[in-house]
Amino acid sequence: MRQWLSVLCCLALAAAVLGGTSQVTAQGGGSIVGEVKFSGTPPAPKVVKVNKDNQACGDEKKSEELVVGANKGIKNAVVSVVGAKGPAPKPAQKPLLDQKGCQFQPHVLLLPAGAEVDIQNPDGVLHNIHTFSTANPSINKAQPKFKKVMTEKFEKPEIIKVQCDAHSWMLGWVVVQAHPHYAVTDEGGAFKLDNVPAGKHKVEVWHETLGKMTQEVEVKAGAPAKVTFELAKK
Ligand SMILES: [Cu+2]
Repeated sequence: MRQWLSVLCCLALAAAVLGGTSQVTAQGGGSIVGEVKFSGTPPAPKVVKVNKDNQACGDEKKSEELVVGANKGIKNAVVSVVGAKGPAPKPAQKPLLDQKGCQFQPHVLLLPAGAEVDIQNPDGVLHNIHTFSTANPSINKAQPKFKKVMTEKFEKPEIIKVQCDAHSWMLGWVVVQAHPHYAVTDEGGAFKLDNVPAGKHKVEVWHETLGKMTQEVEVKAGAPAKVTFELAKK
């Protein structure tokens, strides 16, 4: 009898725990899905002539400062929930900023505050990491061809421009996250923010040449809230 009671008690406890968990998930949040689009006629993509280290870098580079897809979707825009709380999740793998072919990949790297990033030079030529920060210490370090990997850490949330002083066309961005709710748009300008708490939020988009824009979005538990941003040239 006592054994049965203890089994029943455990089952009741498990049910309470499971019930509680699903309730939290259902009530806790929804997602924000959407697109960032170019308003008007997109300019022709810029091409930059390579004037040194052609063997490693090629003869020309497509500028990534504004990449607009066939449906006017803007790649590499950063969408975030303004003032959201909680630490950004630890990445499953150590984040990597690659310079393969004398180009920063990814062009826009999201990085949780306090996370380390490996900066890789597989090119066999001299690169130079130069960051333009205000919240974090600026970095200005040569990365000779024999130094394949340098590790850096960014502690404070900030949008940081990264360039290579050895190759004038090399430009990238490190976006150090203040909280979990950040996303970078894909080739089609699409993004998704998961597990956003239910309620009204201000959602911000940032693009390196088109600037910032915000919209109010209401998130309901368990449902995707849709939002479209249209950015124009200033
Ligand atoms: Cu370089």
